[in-house]
Amino acid sequence: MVVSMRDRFVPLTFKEKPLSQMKADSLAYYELMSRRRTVRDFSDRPVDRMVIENAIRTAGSAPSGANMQPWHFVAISDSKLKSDIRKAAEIEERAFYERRASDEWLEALAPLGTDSEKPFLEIAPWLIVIFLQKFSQGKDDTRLKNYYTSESVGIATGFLISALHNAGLVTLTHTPSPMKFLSELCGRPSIERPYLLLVTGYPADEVTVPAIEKLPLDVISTFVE
Ligand code: IYR
Repeated sequence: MVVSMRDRFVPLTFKEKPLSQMKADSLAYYELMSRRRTVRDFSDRPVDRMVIENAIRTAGSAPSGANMQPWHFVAISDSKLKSDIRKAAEIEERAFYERRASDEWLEALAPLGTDSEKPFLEIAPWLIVIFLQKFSQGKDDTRLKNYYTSESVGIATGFLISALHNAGLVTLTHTPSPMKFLSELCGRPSIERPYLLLVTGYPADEVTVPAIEKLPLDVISTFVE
């Protein structure tokens, strides 16, 4: 029988806010996050490693199934590895744009102006590759199953994107498909799979972004009161 360990609980650090403060803070956070835009043209300006470390710490604070924390973040500023990643990604992307993608998919992508050229993989100062661990290493070489891994890593990735935005950087969520080459290039074990590549840095000068809009509250939500 497995016994619950409620005796190992500690007090929650929680400071209640007055309602007026909650309203102001929730609006300010919305305004901050709604200014986030996915950017595809990066400057080569370097970004201090500590900013990336703090953002990854934030991602690592995300909730996860049974607190298994089924993630690993590989932060790359090394030019040779970035250039190897670009070469491998462009091979997959050319196959995608020339053969694999359906016309319907290409039509959906048209407003974003994407193509198989991925210069940002070399230009941006940091590539953060997020890996998802289906298993974690138990004692004596045993494997422990992780739970709700895609939900957990998705949440952690959301934390990471918001932390980098809050720090004053821009990101691009890039998913070359298939991404297996990232496991080999990053030297990660087979119990992990690449989940997403987050291109991170400063925007290029005079950068433009697609004129797209987010759906309004009454479309994306239903309140039952
Ligand atoms: N991986 C490709 C295609 C692509 C797919 C989706 I869905 C996007 O929102 C954007 C791009 C690429 O990176 O170009």
